[in-house]
Amino acid sequence: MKVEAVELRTLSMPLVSSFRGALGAETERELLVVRVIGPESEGWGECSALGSPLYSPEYVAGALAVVRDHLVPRLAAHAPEPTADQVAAALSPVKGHRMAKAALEMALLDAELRARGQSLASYLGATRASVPSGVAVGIAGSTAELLDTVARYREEGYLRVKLKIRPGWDVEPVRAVRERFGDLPLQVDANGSYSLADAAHLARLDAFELLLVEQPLPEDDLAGHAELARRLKTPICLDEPITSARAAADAISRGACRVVNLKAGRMGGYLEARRAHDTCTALGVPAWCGGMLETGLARAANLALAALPGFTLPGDISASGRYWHQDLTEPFVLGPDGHLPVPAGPGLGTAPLPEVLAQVTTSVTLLRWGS
Ligand code: NPG
Repeated sequence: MKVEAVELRTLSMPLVSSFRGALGAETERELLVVRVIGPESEGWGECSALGSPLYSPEYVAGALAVVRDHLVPRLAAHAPEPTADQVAAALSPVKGHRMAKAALEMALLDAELRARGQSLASYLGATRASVPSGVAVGIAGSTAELLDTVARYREEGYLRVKLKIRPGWDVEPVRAVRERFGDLPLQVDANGSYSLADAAHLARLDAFELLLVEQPLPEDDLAGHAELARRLKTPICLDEPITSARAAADAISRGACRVVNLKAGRMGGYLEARRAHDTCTALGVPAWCGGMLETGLARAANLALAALPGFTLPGDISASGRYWHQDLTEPFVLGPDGHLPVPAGPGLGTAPLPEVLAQVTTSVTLLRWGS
Protein backbone atom coordinates (compact mmCIF):
# COMPACT_ATOMS: atom_id res chain seq x y z
CA MET A 1 0.00 0.00 0.00
CA LYS A 2 1.04 3.61 -0.41
CA VAL A 3 2.34 5.03 2.87
CA GLU A 4 3.00 8.71 3.52
CA ALA A 5 3.87 8.74 7.20
CA VAL A 6 4.08 6.69 10.35
CA GLU A 7 2.98 8.18 13.65
CA LEU A 8 4.36 6.74 16.88
CA ARG A 9 2.59 7.56 20.12
CA THR A 10 3.54 6.63 23.63
CA LEU A 11 0.58 6.35 25.96
CA SER A 12 0.09 6.08 29.68
CA MET A 13 -3.21 4.52 30.77
CA PRO A 14 -4.27 3.97 34.40
CA LEU A 15 -5.23 0.35 35.12
CA VAL A 16 -8.45 -0.38 37.03
CA SER A 17 -6.50 -2.38 39.58
CA SER A 18 -2.79 -2.95 39.95
CA PHE A 19 -1.74 -6.21 38.33
CA ARG A 20 0.58 -8.04 40.71
CA GLY A 21 2.40 -11.04 39.40
CA ALA A 22 5.88 -12.35 38.94
CA LEU A 23 6.35 -9.21 36.81
CA GLY A 24 5.99 -6.65 39.57
CA ALA A 25 3.02 -4.38 40.23
CA GLU A 26 1.72 -2.34 37.32
CA THR A 27 -0.67 0.51 38.10
CA GLU A 28 -0.18 2.50 34.89
CA ARG A 29 0.16 0.77 31.56
CA GLU A 30 2.75 2.52 29.41
CA LEU A 31 2.54 1.53 25.77
CA LEU A 32 3.40 2.39 22.20
CA VAL A 33 0.92 2.57 19.34
CA VAL A 34 1.81 2.85 15.66
CA ARG A 35 -0.38 4.49 13.06
CA VAL A 36 0.39 3.99 9.40
CA ILE A 37 -1.00 6.80 7.27
CA GLY A 38 -1.56 6.49 3.52
CA PRO A 39 -3.56 8.44 0.95
CA GLU A 40 -6.21 5.72 0.73
CA SER A 41 -6.20 4.16 4.14
CA GLU A 42 -4.70 4.19 7.61
CA GLY A 43 -4.15 1.51 10.20
CA TRP A 44 -3.31 1.02 13.86
CA GLY A 45 -0.84 -1.27 15.59
CA GLU A 46 -0.23 -1.79 19.29
CA CYS A 47 3.11 -2.81 20.72
CA SER A 48 2.72 -5.16 23.68
CA ALA A 49 6.02 -4.19 25.35
CA LEU A 50 5.64 -2.90 28.91
CA GLY A 51 7.11 0.32 30.30
CA SER A 52 9.97 -1.66 31.87
CA PRO A 53 11.79 -4.75 30.60
CA LEU A 54 10.29 -7.05 33.25
CA TYR A 55 8.47 -9.58 31.05
CA SER A 56 10.74 -9.44 28.01
CA PRO A 57 13.84 -7.46 27.03
CA GLU A 58 11.59 -5.09 25.07
CA TYR A 59 10.12 -2.00 26.69
CA VAL A 60 8.30 1.09 25.45
CA ALA A 61 11.20 3.53 25.05
CA GLY A 62 13.33 0.85 23.39
CA ALA A 63 10.49 -0.15 21.06
CA LEU A 64 9.95 3.48 20.07
CA ALA A 65 13.65 3.88 19.29
CA VAL A 66 13.90 0.70 17.24
CA VAL A 67 10.74 1.42 15.21
CA ARG A 68 11.88 4.99 14.54
CA ASP A 69 15.58 4.38 13.84
CA HIS A 70 15.62 0.90 12.31
CA LEU A 71 12.31 -0.69 11.41
CA VAL A 72 10.58 2.12 9.53
CA PRO A 73 13.69 3.24 7.57
CA ARG A 74 14.56 -0.36 6.68
CA LEU A 75 11.03 -1.26 5.60
CA ALA A 76 10.66 1.93 3.56
CA ALA A 77 13.95 1.22 1.76
CA HIS A 78 13.11 -2.43 1.14
CA ALA A 79 9.45 -2.00 0.19
CA PRO A 80 8.42 1.56 -0.76
CA GLU A 81 4.80 0.35 -1.02
CA PRO A 82 4.83 -2.41 1.59
CA THR A 83 2.31 -5.12 2.27
CA ALA A 84 1.95 -6.61 5.73
CA ASP A 85 3.22 -9.98 4.57
CA GLN A 86 6.54 -8.42 3.51
CA VAL A 87 7.29 -6.98 6.94
CA ALA A 88 8.81 -10.04 8.66
CA ALA A 89 11.25 -10.82 5.83
CA ALA A 90 12.20 -7.17 5.28
CA LEU A 91 12.94 -6.70 8.98
CA SER A 92 14.60 -10.07 9.60
CA PRO A 93 18.14 -8.58 9.58
CA VAL A 94 17.14 -6.71 12.78
CA LYS A 95 17.59 -9.21 15.60
CA GLY A 96 14.83 -9.66 18.16
CA HIS A 97 12.47 -6.71 18.81
CA ARG A 98 9.52 -8.89 17.93
CA MET A 99 6.95 -6.78 19.75
CA ALA A 100 8.08 -3.67 17.88
CA LYS A 101 7.98 -5.53 14.55
CA ALA A 102 4.55 -6.91 15.40
CA ALA A 103 3.17 -3.42 16.00
CA LEU A 104 4.32 -2.18 12.60
CA GLU A 105 3.00 -5.28 10.84
CA MET A 106 -0.33 -4.95 12.66
CA ALA A 107 -0.74 -1.33 11.56
CA LEU A 108 -0.08 -2.25 7.92
CA LEU A 109 -2.42 -5.22 8.13
CA ASP A 110 -5.17 -3.02 9.55
CA ALA A 111 -4.66 -0.39 6.83
CA GLU A 112 -4.58 -2.96 4.02
CA LEU A 113 -7.65 -4.85 5.20
CA ARG A 114 -9.58 -1.63 5.78
CA ALA A 115 -8.80 -0.59 2.22
CA ARG A 116 -10.25 -3.80 0.87
CA GLY A 117 -13.12 -4.04 3.34
CA GLN A 118 -12.08 -7.35 4.93
CA SER A 119 -12.01 -8.10 8.65
CA LEU A 120 -8.82 -9.37 10.29
CA ALA A 121 -10.80 -12.35 11.59
CA SER A 122 -11.84 -13.41 8.11
CA TYR A 123 -8.32 -12.80 6.76
CA LEU A 124 -6.74 -14.97 9.46
CA GLY A 125 -9.28 -17.78 8.93
CA ALA A 126 -11.50 -17.35 11.98
CA THR A 127 -14.35 -19.82 12.32
CA ARG A 128 -16.25 -18.29 15.25
CA ALA A 129 -18.15 -15.05 15.83
CA SER A 130 -17.39 -14.92 19.55
CA VAL A 131 -14.83 -16.47 21.86
CA PRO A 132 -15.03 -17.67 25.48
CA SER A 133 -13.41 -15.21 27.85
CA GLY A 134 -10.92 -16.00 30.62
CA VAL A 135 -9.46 -13.72 33.24
CA ALA A 136 -6.03 -13.57 34.88
CA VAL A 137 -5.76 -12.77 38.58
CA GLY A 138 -2.54 -11.33 39.99
CA ILE A 139 -0.91 -12.23 43.31
CA ALA A 140 -3.38 -11.11 46.01
CA GLY A 141 -2.63 -9.52 49.38
CA SER A 142 -4.36 -12.40 51.19
CA THR A 143 -6.34 -15.56 50.46
CA ALA A 144 -9.57 -13.80 51.47
CA GLU A 145 -8.87 -11.04 48.95
CA LEU A 146 -8.11 -13.63 46.26
CA LEU A 147 -11.39 -15.46 46.93
CA ASP A 148 -13.33 -12.19 46.71
CA THR A 149 -11.67 -11.30 43.41
CA VAL A 150 -12.36 -14.72 41.91
CA ALA A 151 -15.98 -14.60 43.14
CA ARG A 152 -16.45 -11.22 41.48
CA TYR A 153 -15.04 -12.41 38.16
CA ARG A 154 -17.25 -15.51 38.34
CA GLU A 155 -20.28 -13.30 38.85
CA GLU A 156 -19.23 -11.14 35.91
CA GLY A 157 -19.35 -14.29 33.78
CA TYR A 158 -15.71 -15.23 33.09
CA LEU A 159 -15.52 -18.85 32.02
CA ARG A 160 -12.07 -19.70 33.34
CA VAL A 161 -9.64 -18.17 35.79
CA LYS A 162 -5.86 -18.07 35.70
CA LEU A 163 -4.06 -17.49 38.99
CA LYS A 164 -0.58 -16.06 39.09
CA ILE A 165 1.64 -18.12 41.38
CA ARG A 166 5.19 -17.79 42.65
CA PRO A 167 7.22 -19.46 45.40
CA GLY A 168 5.39 -18.76 48.67
CA TRP A 169 2.04 -18.14 46.90
CA ASP A 170 0.97 -21.36 45.26
CA VAL A 171 -0.48 -24.55 46.78
CA GLU A 172 -2.51 -22.92 49.57
CA PRO A 173 -4.20 -20.16 47.54
CA VAL A 174 -4.90 -22.61 44.71
CA ARG A 175 -6.39 -25.07 47.21
CA ALA A 176 -8.58 -22.31 48.68
CA VAL A 177 -9.91 -21.33 45.24
CA ARG A 178 -10.52 -24.95 44.26
CA GLU A 179 -12.34 -25.70 47.53
CA ARG A 180 -14.60 -22.69 47.13
CA PHE A 181 -15.21 -23.01 43.37
CA GLY A 182 -15.31 -26.77 42.77
CA ASP A 183 -16.17 -26.75 39.08
CA LEU A 184 -14.29 -23.65 37.99
CA PRO A 185 -11.98 -24.17 34.98
CA LEU A 186 -8.74 -23.07 36.61
CA GLN A 187 -5.09 -22.75 35.59
CA VAL A 188 -1.94 -21.20 37.06
CA ASP A 189 0.93 -19.13 35.67
CA ALA A 190 4.35 -18.89 37.34
CA ASN A 191 6.17 -16.68 34.79
CA GLY A 192 9.28 -18.83 35.17
CA SER A 193 9.68 -18.34 38.91
CA TYR A 194 10.48 -21.95 39.93
CA SER A 195 13.39 -24.32 39.38
CA LEU A 196 13.46 -28.04 38.74
CA ALA A 197 14.33 -28.51 42.42
CA ASP A 198 10.70 -27.46 43.10
CA ALA A 199 9.30 -30.41 41.10
CA ALA A 200 7.91 -32.29 44.13
CA HIS A 201 6.31 -29.11 45.45
CA LEU A 202 4.77 -28.27 42.06
CA ALA A 203 3.42 -31.84 41.83
CA ARG A 204 1.17 -30.95 44.80
CA LEU A 205 -0.81 -28.81 42.33
CA ASP A 206 -1.89 -32.06 40.63
CA ALA A 207 -4.53 -32.43 43.33
CA PHE A 208 -6.54 -29.45 42.02
CA GLU A 209 -7.50 -30.54 38.50
CA LEU A 210 -5.91 -27.56 36.83
CA LEU A 211 -6.20 -27.16 33.07
CA LEU A 212 -2.48 -26.44 32.95
CA VAL A 213 0.50 -24.92 34.72
CA GLU A 214 2.02 -22.16 32.63
CA GLN A 215 5.73 -21.43 32.41
CA PRO A 216 6.86 -22.93 35.73
CA LEU A 217 10.60 -22.70 34.90
CA PRO A 218 12.74 -20.00 33.26
CA GLU A 219 12.23 -19.47 29.56
CA ASP A 220 15.58 -20.91 28.46
CA ASP A 221 15.00 -24.23 30.24
CA LEU A 222 13.21 -26.46 27.74
CA ALA A 223 15.04 -29.55 29.01
CA GLY A 224 13.90 -28.70 32.55
CA HIS A 225 10.30 -28.37 31.39
CA ALA A 226 10.53 -31.75 29.63
CA GLU A 227 11.83 -33.31 32.84
CA LEU A 228 9.19 -31.57 34.96
CA ALA A 229 6.49 -32.78 32.54
CA ARG A 230 7.46 -36.34 33.42
CA ARG A 231 6.91 -35.59 37.11
CA LEU A 232 3.58 -33.72 36.88
CA LYS A 233 0.13 -34.95 35.88
CA THR A 234 -1.00 -31.39 35.14
CA PRO A 235 -0.12 -30.41 31.54
CA ILE A 236 2.66 -27.85 31.17
CA CYS A 237 1.97 -24.84 28.95
CA LEU A 238 4.76 -22.60 27.66
CA ASP A 239 4.55 -18.85 27.08
CA GLU A 240 7.81 -16.84 27.04
CA PRO A 241 9.93 -19.25 24.90
CA ILE A 242 7.30 -19.52 22.13
CA THR A 243 8.78 -16.83 19.90
CA SER A 244 7.87 -18.43 16.54
CA ALA A 245 6.05 -21.35 14.94
CA ARG A 246 9.39 -23.17 14.87
CA ALA A 247 9.94 -22.56 18.59
CA ALA A 248 6.47 -23.99 19.26
CA ALA A 249 7.22 -27.10 17.18
CA ASP A 250 10.56 -27.52 18.93
CA ALA A 251 9.11 -27.19 22.47
CA ILE A 252 6.32 -29.64 21.66
CA SER A 253 8.61 -32.21 20.03
CA ARG A 254 10.96 -32.14 23.04
CA GLY A 255 8.06 -32.89 25.36
CA ALA A 256 8.48 -29.51 27.11
CA CYS A 257 4.77 -28.65 26.83
CA ARG A 258 1.39 -30.16 26.00
CA VAL A 259 -0.38 -26.80 25.62
CA VAL A 260 0.81 -23.55 24.05
CA ASN A 261 0.03 -19.92 24.89
CA LEU A 262 0.22 -17.85 21.69
CA LYS A 263 0.87 -14.12 21.91
CA ALA A 264 1.25 -12.32 18.61
CA GLY A 265 3.54 -9.60 20.01
CA ARG A 266 5.99 -12.11 21.42
CA MET A 267 6.13 -13.85 18.02
CA GLY A 268 6.68 -10.80 15.84
CA GLY A 269 3.09 -10.45 14.66
CA TYR A 270 -0.29 -11.96 13.89
CA LEU A 271 0.97 -13.66 10.73
CA GLU A 272 3.57 -15.68 12.64
CA ALA A 273 0.99 -16.32 15.37
CA ARG A 274 -1.30 -17.82 12.73
CA ARG A 275 1.55 -20.06 11.54
CA ALA A 276 2.18 -21.15 15.13
CA HIS A 277 -1.54 -21.90 15.44
CA ASP A 278 -1.33 -24.06 12.33
CA THR A 279 1.69 -25.88 13.78
CA CYS A 280 -0.11 -26.58 17.06
CA THR A 281 -3.18 -27.80 15.19
CA ALA A 282 -1.08 -30.11 12.99
CA LEU A 283 0.58 -31.56 16.09
CA GLY A 284 -2.72 -31.92 17.96
CA VAL A 285 -1.69 -29.48 20.69
CA PRO A 286 -4.32 -27.13 22.19
CA ALA A 287 -3.52 -23.43 21.93
CA TRP A 288 -4.95 -20.38 23.67
CA CYS A 289 -4.43 -16.68 23.19
CA GLY A 290 -2.41 -14.89 25.87
CA GLY A 291 -2.86 -11.29 26.93
CA MET A 292 -0.54 -8.47 27.96
CA LEU A 293 -2.90 -5.86 29.39
CA GLU A 294 -3.79 -4.61 25.92
CA THR A 295 -6.03 -1.74 24.89
CA GLY A 296 -9.03 -2.32 22.65
CA LEU A 297 -6.77 -2.20 19.59
CA ALA A 298 -4.79 -5.35 20.33
CA ARG A 299 -7.82 -6.86 22.09
CA ALA A 300 -9.67 -6.63 18.76
CA ALA A 301 -6.79 -8.37 16.99
CA ASN A 302 -6.47 -10.99 19.73
CA LEU A 303 -10.17 -11.78 19.43
CA ALA A 304 -9.73 -12.29 15.67
CA LEU A 305 -6.80 -14.64 16.30
CA ALA A 306 -8.53 -16.52 19.13
CA ALA A 307 -11.46 -17.23 16.80
CA LEU A 308 -9.28 -19.65 14.78
CA PRO A 309 -10.28 -23.29 15.23
CA GLY A 310 -7.09 -24.44 17.01
CA PHE A 311 -7.67 -22.09 19.95
CA THR A 312 -9.52 -24.72 21.93
CA LEU A 313 -9.01 -23.22 25.41
CA PRO A 314 -10.31 -19.85 26.68
CA GLY A 315 -7.62 -17.16 26.51
CA ASP A 316 -6.53 -14.19 28.61
CA ILE A 317 -8.83 -11.88 26.67
CA SER A 318 -11.09 -10.20 29.18
CA ALA A 319 -13.59 -7.38 28.73
CA SER A 320 -12.28 -3.80 28.63
CA GLY A 321 -13.64 -3.16 32.14
CA ARG A 322 -11.21 -5.72 33.59
CA TYR A 323 -8.35 -3.37 32.68
CA TRP A 324 -9.58 0.16 32.05
CA HIS A 325 -12.08 2.71 33.33
CA GLN A 326 -11.87 4.08 29.81
CA ASP A 327 -10.52 1.90 27.00
CA LEU A 328 -8.76 3.47 24.04
CA THR A 329 -11.51 2.14 21.73
CA GLU A 330 -15.21 1.46 22.16
CA PRO A 331 -15.21 -1.00 25.06
CA PHE A 332 -15.43 -4.77 24.66
CA VAL A 333 -18.24 -6.05 26.85
CA LEU A 334 -18.73 -9.60 28.08
CA GLY A 335 -21.91 -11.24 26.76
CA PRO A 336 -24.28 -13.10 29.10
CA ASP A 337 -22.69 -16.37 27.91
CA GLY A 338 -19.19 -15.27 29.02
CA HIS A 339 -18.08 -14.70 25.43
CA LEU A 340 -16.60 -11.64 23.74
CA PRO A 341 -17.67 -10.77 20.18
CA VAL A 342 -15.08 -11.04 17.42
CA PRO A 343 -15.01 -7.71 15.55
CA ALA A 344 -16.51 -8.08 12.09
CA GLY A 345 -15.73 -4.66 10.58
CA PRO A 346 -12.87 -4.02 8.13
CA GLY A 347 -9.35 -4.42 9.52
CA LEU A 348 -9.31 -4.46 13.31
CA GLY A 349 -12.94 -3.38 13.23
CA THR A 350 -12.17 -0.68 15.76
CA ALA A 351 -9.94 2.39 16.19
CA PRO A 352 -8.90 4.73 19.00
CA LEU A 353 -11.48 7.22 20.23
CA PRO A 354 -9.82 10.57 19.35
CA GLU A 355 -10.56 12.31 22.66
CA VAL A 356 -9.31 9.35 24.73
CA LEU A 357 -6.22 9.05 22.56
CA ALA A 358 -5.43 12.73 23.06
CA GLN A 359 -5.91 12.40 26.82
CA VAL A 360 -3.55 9.45 27.33
CA THR A 361 -0.84 10.39 24.80
CA THR A 362 2.52 11.25 26.37
CA SER A 363 4.52 11.79 23.17
CA VAL A 364 4.01 11.89 19.40
CA THR A 365 6.68 11.22 16.78
CA LEU A 366 5.83 11.66 13.11
CA LEU A 367 8.05 9.94 10.60
CA ARG A 368 7.80 10.72 6.94
CA TRP A 369 7.88 7.54 4.87
CA GLY A 370 11.09 7.07 2.91
CA SER A 371 12.96 10.08 4.29
O1 NPG B 1 -5.51 -10.33 30.66
O2 NPG B 1 -4.11 -9.22 29.43
C1 NPG B 1 -4.38 -9.91 30.40
C2 NPG B 1 -3.26 -10.28 31.33
C3 NPG B 1 -2.93 -11.72 31.27
O3 NPG B 1 -1.55 -12.56 33.00
C4 NPG B 1 -1.61 -12.03 31.94
N1 NPG B 1 -0.53 -11.68 31.27
O4 NPG B 1 2.46 -13.39 31.96
O5 NPG B 1 0.97 -13.68 30.45
C5 NPG B 1 1.45 -13.03 31.37
C6 NPG B 1 0.79 -11.75 31.80
C7 NPG B 1 1.46 -10.51 31.35
C8 NPG B 1 0.88 -9.31 31.62
C9 NPG B 1 2.61 -10.53 30.63
C10 NPG B 1 1.46 -8.13 31.20
C11 NPG B 1 3.18 -9.38 30.22
C12 NPG B 1 2.59 -8.17 30.48
